[in-house]
Amino acid sequence: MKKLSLLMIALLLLFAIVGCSSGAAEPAAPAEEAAPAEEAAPAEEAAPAEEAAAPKKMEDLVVGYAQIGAESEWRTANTASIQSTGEALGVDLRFSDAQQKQENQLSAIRSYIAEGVDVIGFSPVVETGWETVLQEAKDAGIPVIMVDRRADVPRDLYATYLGSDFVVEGEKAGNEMNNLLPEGGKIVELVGTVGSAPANDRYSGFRNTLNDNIEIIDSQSGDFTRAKGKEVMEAFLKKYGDEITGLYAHNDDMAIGAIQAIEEYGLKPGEDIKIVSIDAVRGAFEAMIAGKLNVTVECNPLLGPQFYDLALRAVNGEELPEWVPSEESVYYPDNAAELLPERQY
Ligand code: GZL
Repeated sequence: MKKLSLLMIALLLLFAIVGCSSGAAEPAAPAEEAAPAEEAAPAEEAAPAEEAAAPKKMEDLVVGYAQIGAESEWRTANTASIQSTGEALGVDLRFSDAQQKQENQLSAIRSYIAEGVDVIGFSPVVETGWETVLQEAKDAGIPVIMVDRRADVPRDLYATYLGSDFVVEGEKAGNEMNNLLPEGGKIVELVGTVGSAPANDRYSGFRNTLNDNIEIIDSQSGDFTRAKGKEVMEAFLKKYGDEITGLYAHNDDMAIGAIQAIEEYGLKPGEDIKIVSIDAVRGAFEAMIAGKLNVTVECNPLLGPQFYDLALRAVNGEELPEWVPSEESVYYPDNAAELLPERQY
C-alpha cells in the first residue's frame, strides 16, 4: 500500500511538472543566445554616389525648333542652315514652320515640352507674349535658345540669344543713306513685321544716324515679304510720286518688291530713288549688279553651327552668355558680281 501511495505521489508530482509546462504559455525559451553577431558584414560598400550623368554628345541631342515661317530669302537660308547642320551633326531635330503666326509657334513649343526634348530653339516672330510658355519650358527643365530674333522676357527664361544687333544694322543703313543723299532728300520706309525685334531696332537704329537734311515722309510695314513691299511702294508712289528720292527697306525682299513697283511707275530704282536695304541675300546682289539697289547691310542667317554648339553646351549645364552676336558686313554694287558666286544665301 505504502508503495502505491509513493507511486501515486510521484505520478502526481510528474503531472504537476508536465502540466505547468503544457498549459502555460511556453516560457519564452530563453532567447536563443543571439548568435554572436556575425561579424557585421561590412556595410555594403555605399553604392557609389549616382555616377554624374555623362555629358550628352551632339548625336544624343533631341532638339525642338519652332521656326517663324518662310517669308523671305533670308528665312529660307536660315531654315536650310538649321536643318542641314542638324542633319550633318546627327541631331534628332523636330522642326516646325509657324507661317509667321505666334499662336503656331506657341503650340509648337508646347508640343516639344510635352515630347520632353533636350533643348528648344526658336525665333520669336514678335517680341512680346512668350513669358508663360518659356516658364513652362523652364519648369520642365528644358533650356531655350532664342535664335535670330529676341523676345522681351526675363533673363532666367532663356539660355542665350544668338543673333544680330539690329540697331547697328539700322545705324549702318542710316549712314549709307546719308552718303547716297548728301544734299538731303525725302525718303519712304518699308518696315518689317510689326512688333518684331528686327523691325523695332532697325527703325530706331536708322534714326540714330540719319542726317537732319533727310526727311522720312512715310513709313509702313511690308511684313518682310516681296509682295507686300511692292504693294506698299505702289501706294507711296501714288501718293508722293517723284517727290520720293530715297527708300529704306528693312529687308531685301521688300526692297526687291519695291524695285518692281518703281519700274512699273516709270522711275529708275537705284538712280531716281536711292535704295538701302538689309540682309545681303543673293537677290540683293543681283539687284546691285543690275544697278537697281545701292547698298545692302548684311544680316547673317547661317546660324546653324553656332546654334547647335550653344544647344549642346546648354544641355550639359554650361552657363551661356546672355547674347552671342553674329558677325556682319555691308555690301555695294562695285564688287557684287565678284562676290555673288561665293554667297551662300
Ligand atoms: C533678321 C530676320 C528678318 C530678316 C528678314 O534677323 O529676323 O526676318 O531681315 C526675315 O528677311 O524675314
